[in-house]
Amino acid sequence: MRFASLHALLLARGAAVTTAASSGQATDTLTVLQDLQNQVEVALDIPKNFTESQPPTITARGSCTLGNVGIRREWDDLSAQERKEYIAAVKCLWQQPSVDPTFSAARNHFDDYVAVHMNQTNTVHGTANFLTWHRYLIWLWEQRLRNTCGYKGYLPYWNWFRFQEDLNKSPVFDGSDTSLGGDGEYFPHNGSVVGAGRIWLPSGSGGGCVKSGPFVNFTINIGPVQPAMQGYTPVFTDVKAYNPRCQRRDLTMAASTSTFTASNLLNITLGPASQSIGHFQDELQGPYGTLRLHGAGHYSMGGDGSDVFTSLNDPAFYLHHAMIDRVYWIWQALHPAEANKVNGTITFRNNPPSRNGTVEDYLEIGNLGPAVQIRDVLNTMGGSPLCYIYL
Ligand SMILES: *[C@@H]1O[C@H](CO)[C@@H](O)[C@H](O)[C@H]1NC(C)=O
Ligand SMILES: *[C@@H]1O[C@H](CO)[C@@H](O)[C@H](O)[C@H]1NC(C)=O
Ligand SMILES: *[C@@H]1O[C@H](CO)[C@@H](O)[C@H](O)[C@H]1NC(C)=O
Ligand SMILES: *[C@@H]1O[C@H](CO)[C@@H](O)[C@H](O)[C@H]1NC(C)=O
Ligand SMILES: *[C@@H]1O[C@H](CO)[C@@H](O)[C@H](O)[C@H]1NC(C)=O
Ligand SMILES: *[C@@H]1O[C@H](CO)[C@@H](O)[C@H](O)[C@H]1NC(C)=O
Ligand SMILES: *[C@@H]1O[C@H](CO)[C@@H](O)[C@H](O)[C@H]1NC(C)=O
Ligand SMILES: [Cu+2]
Repeated sequence: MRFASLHALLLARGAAVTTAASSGQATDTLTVLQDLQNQVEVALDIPKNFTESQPPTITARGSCTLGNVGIRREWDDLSAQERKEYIAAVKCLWQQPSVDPTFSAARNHFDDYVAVHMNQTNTVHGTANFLTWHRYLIWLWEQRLRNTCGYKGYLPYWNWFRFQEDLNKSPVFDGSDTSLGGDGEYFPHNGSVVGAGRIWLPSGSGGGCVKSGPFVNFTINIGPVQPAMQGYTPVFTDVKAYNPRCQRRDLTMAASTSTFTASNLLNITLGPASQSIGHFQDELQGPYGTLRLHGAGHYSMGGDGSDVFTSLNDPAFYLHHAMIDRVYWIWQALHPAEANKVNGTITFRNNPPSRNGTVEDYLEIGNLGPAVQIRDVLNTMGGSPLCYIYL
């Protein structure tokens, strides 16, 4: 009952927002997102006054409760000190040894994530396991930051809808020492080609080495394999091909403003594309030849972040995929009858043709962690292993 009436209410509200003029789009989209968050908190019985420092009386949900749940917060809402703690923990990964000698281009633990993702690209995108595999990968990253690098917080997310009109002003990308670095040096190039070659995005003002922020002079070692940014030559296709270089970025507002719309957000959360896991995941990733929310995050970063194989070379990858995971979490909470299903096969857009995926399938993640079954990561409060929410 509750879900049905909320649904109708929000569809009505969403329709109004969708027909609003495009000026003020960002503000309207933030309102839509906040509405969605409010509905999720009702659906999950998260009290309105819930904060990390004063958890409410424990609501039993097995071993994961509101008393011990991890809270993933928006980067912009973290204090400067909290952002610096996250950044310090990420830097620490460069000091940790690689855990997989077979991926010989990986020289440290930061690289390991890039290598495992690159190795499995064709079996974790456009597949039944896309959402859960990436959910598990970023959870392992978060755990590593906490358990090895002394980080006390949880993985923050990049709210795509804030500062989308000028990413240089986003606390994620403003180039300050509390950001994940700013734009790249100017590198003349002819934009990026995305959407299976059908969409051209004009260049931003960067494209070269990231020139400001905490990761200047940090070396990345793997790829590029298939960057969408033109003029960035992809030569390495092997996880053993060592290619030390700077990380590149081209903040691309043509990607963010065209795609981070209320219409796209509403379609997958409450609209036609929210009706099943198949519709949801396909529209989130973008039907063949289109640009949607998942791709827009990558192409907004440009440079290394625009490479489907090795986009993890941009440290903002993890904040982008936390936002993807948050939208998945929102959709799951609002569609409980569909929330535990998977859809699709085990190869990229079923090419080559393969069997359907199932919730019994294992998420293989190399040496980053144990393989777990999809059904074990469908619930972010399942407790084994996941225990987190988004606020
Ligand atoms: C939160 O609100 C509930 C009532 O809704 C109240 O019982 C509880 O004490 C409040 N908790 C805090 C930390 O304010
Ligand atoms: C830029 O790239 C687009 C897409 O590949 C192409 O259509 C266009 O002709 C290119 N422009 C120049 C000046 O090379
Ligand atoms: C980066 O390295 C260059 C060349 O070694 C050096 O001139 C520059 O000061 C370094 N920048 C930072 C922020 O460490
Ligand atoms: C919403 O998603 C459906 C697929 O489920 C798609 O056919 C439709 O074009 C989308 N609507 C908009 C406005 O993008
Ligand atoms: C996946 O979802 C699509 C609709 O998006 C549906 O046509 C198809 O039958 C589903 N496949 C499986 C295996 O559930
Ligand atoms: C996958 O699921 C679809 C939709 O339910 C079905 O039509 C198709 O036969 C299945 N494929 C295989 C290989 O079982
Ligand atoms: C690399 O990918 C192959 C093919 O998917 C897989 O068999 C292998 O286990 C992967 N290696 C690691 C270390 O993840
Ligand atoms: Cu990926």
